[in-house]
Amino acid sequence: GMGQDTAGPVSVAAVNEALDVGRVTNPYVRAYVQYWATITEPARVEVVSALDDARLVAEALDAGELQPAGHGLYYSRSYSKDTARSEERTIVATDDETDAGVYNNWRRGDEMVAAQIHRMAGQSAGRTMYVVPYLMSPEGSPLAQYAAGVQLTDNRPVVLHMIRMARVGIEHLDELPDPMDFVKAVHVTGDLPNLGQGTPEDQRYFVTVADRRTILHFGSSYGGNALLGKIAHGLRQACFDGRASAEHGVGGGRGFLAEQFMLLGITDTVTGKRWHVAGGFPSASGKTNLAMTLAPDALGERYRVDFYGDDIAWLWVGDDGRLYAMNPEFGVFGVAKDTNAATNPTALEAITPGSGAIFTNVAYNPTTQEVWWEGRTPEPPTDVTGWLDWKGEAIADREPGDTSPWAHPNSRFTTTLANVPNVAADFEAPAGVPVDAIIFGGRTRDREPLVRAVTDLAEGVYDGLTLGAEATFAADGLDGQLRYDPMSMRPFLAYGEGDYARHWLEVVGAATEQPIFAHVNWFAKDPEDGHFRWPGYRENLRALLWLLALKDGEVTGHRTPVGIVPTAEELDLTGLEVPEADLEALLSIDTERWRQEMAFRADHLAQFERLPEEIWAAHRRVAQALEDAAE
Ligand code: GTP
Ligand code: SPV
Ligand code: MN
Repeated sequence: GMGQDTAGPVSVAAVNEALDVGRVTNPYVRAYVQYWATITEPARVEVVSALDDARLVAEALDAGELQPAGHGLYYSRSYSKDTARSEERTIVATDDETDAGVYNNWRRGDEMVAAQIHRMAGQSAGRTMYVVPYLMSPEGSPLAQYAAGVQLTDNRPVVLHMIRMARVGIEHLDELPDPMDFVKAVHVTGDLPNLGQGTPEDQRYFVTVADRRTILHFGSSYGGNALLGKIAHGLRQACFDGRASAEHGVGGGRGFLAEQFMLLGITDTVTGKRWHVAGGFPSASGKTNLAMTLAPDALGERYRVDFYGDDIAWLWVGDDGRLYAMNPEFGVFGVAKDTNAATNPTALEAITPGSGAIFTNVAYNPTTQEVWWEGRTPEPPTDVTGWLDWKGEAIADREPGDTSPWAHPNSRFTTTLANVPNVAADFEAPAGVPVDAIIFGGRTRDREPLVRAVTDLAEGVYDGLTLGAEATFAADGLDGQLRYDPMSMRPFLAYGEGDYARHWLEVVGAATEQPIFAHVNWFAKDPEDGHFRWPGYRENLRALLWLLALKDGEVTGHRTPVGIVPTAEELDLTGLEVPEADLEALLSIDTERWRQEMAFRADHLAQFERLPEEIWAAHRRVAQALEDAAE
């Protein structure tokens, strides 16, 4: 499989011919493809566009890289040690040592480029190098200058994912302001069974050489490790560019922010009011679910939620002085686990027959062409005949008592935005949408109430920087550990946290109308029996409606040392039963628990160089308010 054969390395003339056929005229793109072809030595080169999807799907089915999962639906399985992002193998490199932060694994550019050339040399032998020109923004966006890239990959399923996740085709690069303004994104899969994943001899490295706008990823074909437009460009490179772009007058001279944020619109069909909410939750913590949420039945007549994005937003101050946001992606790479008709009917509709969706690492039945994952239905299929788990092993052959999951906990579905039934009518509008609220959240079993609003910019940024949550399966080997994840950007930061905080204060501070901030938590648990205190999912809209009412001065909430919390009367609970004890816990603050937390926060923040004094002042204000409350 995998298109390997014995053909020797492609010639310069053959690469030129492929570039001609692919109508690549930009001399810098041509030189870049030639250069990397001489290093990785593929047998052939092919330029792709979204129009090639059907042919590439057919080839992938023929080659066994994809399997049919019903009409216009596909199944793929990744190598069993290649199922999530690998954070410790991920590096941001530059020439400037002051870019080193606590979390970005900074290294010198020269060192990492040399190391990656060494690793990638000859590694595409016998394979096709696909040239994938892409745009990480709607066409015509004010940030389009930072959105163009050309991914080289020797992996056809990666191309098929890229076509769903980004706008792919050379036409998207036709109007580069400067022909050199594209991100060079090189992906080489490597010999996956022989890379020593997770051992001291691990050969994988995922490097963004941010000040050269060059991404060099070696040793994976999965998700954020391999779809370079998405995470490496859309988050890490854009994080770096967002700060650097200030010098070029972007965002009124403040630059832009690139964040792991969902983005949604809420319309009150009675008053006609419309708001937009952006928010960061760590990986596998509910961004996709929230952006796809339907209003709960009791409120569904009145409120509509529009989907803009579920994983990345770029934010900037527009010419009118307002804060805007847009989703640079073209698709959704969503967590499969627990996606079902009750939790996320929208997602199910986005992956129905004919959608072109690709399922990765879920359970698969080649006979019936069905897929299944934990939480898809309350129980797995009772007739296990034909069913294979995510590793391809027959369920029927399992030892009695084997309770390991059928699907990998980080298994995913890939589908385009246009397939999402609640996608906003203007989701491709280049102007983006004005941002009314910025929320942070994560999995926190105690301490965090359902929602607490923060009306001060520095306190909002402080809240984002001190986002602490339980780690998930989206990164290798971390599930359940408590860790700080600033703004949900810990795995994606491109430079130091102190400078990043400063950049946030400058960008958002320049907006004429300040967004309201809030911290939300859908994951509070009763310590006695472990049940979730809040039903979550569609009901989460109730917390957002309260927040927007607070911003608009319609409710006042209850002031606590850590923000404004709804009163039980203000939270619209029409048609919902929440036990009294749960509701009380959800809407109150445990002062003692918070006082403990403040000491951890002080240590966390103290790691960051050049943390703005405004952030420390915010920390001290919250700490003092907690001390006053304890007296
Ligand atoms: P990435 O794509 O990894 O960045 O994740 P994400 O933040 O988009 O996560 P997603 O929305 O896909 O949610 C991941 C998991 O959280 C799924 O298993 C969901 O079922 C679960 N989840 C989402 N929202 C809620 C909620 O409100 N309550 C509870 N209990 N679980 C939720
Ligand atoms: C995440 O891990 O936060 C994701 C999936 O959104 S991946 O593309 O693998 O990064
Ligand atoms: Mn994510």
